[in-house]
Amino acid sequence: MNGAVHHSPGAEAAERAERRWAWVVAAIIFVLIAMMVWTGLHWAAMPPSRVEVIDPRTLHISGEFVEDNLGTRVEADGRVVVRLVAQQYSFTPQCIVVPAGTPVTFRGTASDAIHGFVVGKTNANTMLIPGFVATFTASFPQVGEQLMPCHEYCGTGHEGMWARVQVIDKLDFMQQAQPGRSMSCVPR
Ligand SMILES: [Cu+2]
Repeated sequence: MNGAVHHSPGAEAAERAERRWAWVVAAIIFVLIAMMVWTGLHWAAMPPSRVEVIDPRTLHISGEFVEDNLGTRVEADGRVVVRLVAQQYSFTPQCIVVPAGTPVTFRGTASDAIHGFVVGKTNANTMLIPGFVATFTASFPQVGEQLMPCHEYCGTGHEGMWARVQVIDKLDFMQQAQPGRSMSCVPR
């Protein structure tokens, strides 16, 4: 401390405290930056989990997403699976039927541009990207019809692109379901 300048003891204590807190803040910022760099590098070095790729040019010709497979079916292991394809400017199928109160696995992809969908106000929500299969599992407790709009801007017809999801009683669904056959509904 320069002898020519007289600080009161209180001012010196305040300055020490400010310096201490400045170091604390600097340490917090350093830790946050270090975490960002570490997670960025770590994730860049790891393959993302559960990535399934598919050739959008041959979707309609062979494989899981041919027309006969689209819709809802009960798999041999009892899982309920919905398969759908998005294209400008519709979903196939246009009306999806699912049983209430049952885990339903969605498997979807897009054939031309990036699309997406959300089912009503539920958290069933995904993007559909050409070349990739999007999958998630959701349950719909309420019987009823939900709108399923495309929620990724996909071109001039985007706002007219939506499907319907009919959530029906589980027993009714199981009675209609036939092994190895996909079903869909007729929009009302
Ligand atoms: Cu779309």
